[in-house]
Amino acid sequence: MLLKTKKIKKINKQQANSEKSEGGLVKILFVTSNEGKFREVEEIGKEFGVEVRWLKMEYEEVQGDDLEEIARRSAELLSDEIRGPFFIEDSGLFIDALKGFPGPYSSYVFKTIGNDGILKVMDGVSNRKAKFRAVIAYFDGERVRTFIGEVHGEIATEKRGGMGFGFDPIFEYQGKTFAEMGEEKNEVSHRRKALDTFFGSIVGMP
Ligand code: ITT
Repeated sequence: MLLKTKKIKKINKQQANSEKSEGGLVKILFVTSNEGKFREVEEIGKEFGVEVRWLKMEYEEVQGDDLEEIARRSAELLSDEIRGPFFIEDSGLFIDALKGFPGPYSSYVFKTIGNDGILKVMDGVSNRKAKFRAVIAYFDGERVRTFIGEVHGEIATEKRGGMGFGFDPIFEYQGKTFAEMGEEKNEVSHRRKALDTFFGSIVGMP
């Protein structure tokens, strides 16, 4: 059931808190090993007056074929180690012509065949539709809530652009790859959509 490498650090309550500071800034802990994700989330957090703190670690990720279930159960497991509010985010690239593959297996596929492998598999395929999906699982100290965002695009025919991370060079949105878009990606991405709802809910906006 558990695949990822796990190095669980005990952290203290103060680190893990999502309390409001004196200036009214909400602070919240984000657990991820992926710096690209953290930087994007940190930027979006600023717009909501949310200070996102990074707990950089790999955590136990439950295996399964449903991203929301994986994120929820992974956060529940992690809540045994982190005594206080935190969130994780699980994302995946779903390619229409491959019946949604790599989807929940995106991390493994990226580490093994990578962007070149995906381009090879997609060589000569005319339906290039794909989507990114992000699921945030937020443990509020008592229970886990999930927030979902999606963005639809296409698999490019070659890698383009030097920004971003992961599958960004091969994911095309309205003519540009995410790796060509730079900061613009943060306006339209799956992560942005999930975070709008999540941060909106923790800072008390509709
Ligand atoms: P954590 O689980 O530690 O947060 P991870 O990199 O393993 O980090 P995921 O399992 O959520 O994260 O990501 C699955 C894969 O999809 C991984 O290879 C990511 O690099 C890639 N990915 C996620 N979001 C992406 C994005 O916005 N742009 C490009 N690739 C992305």
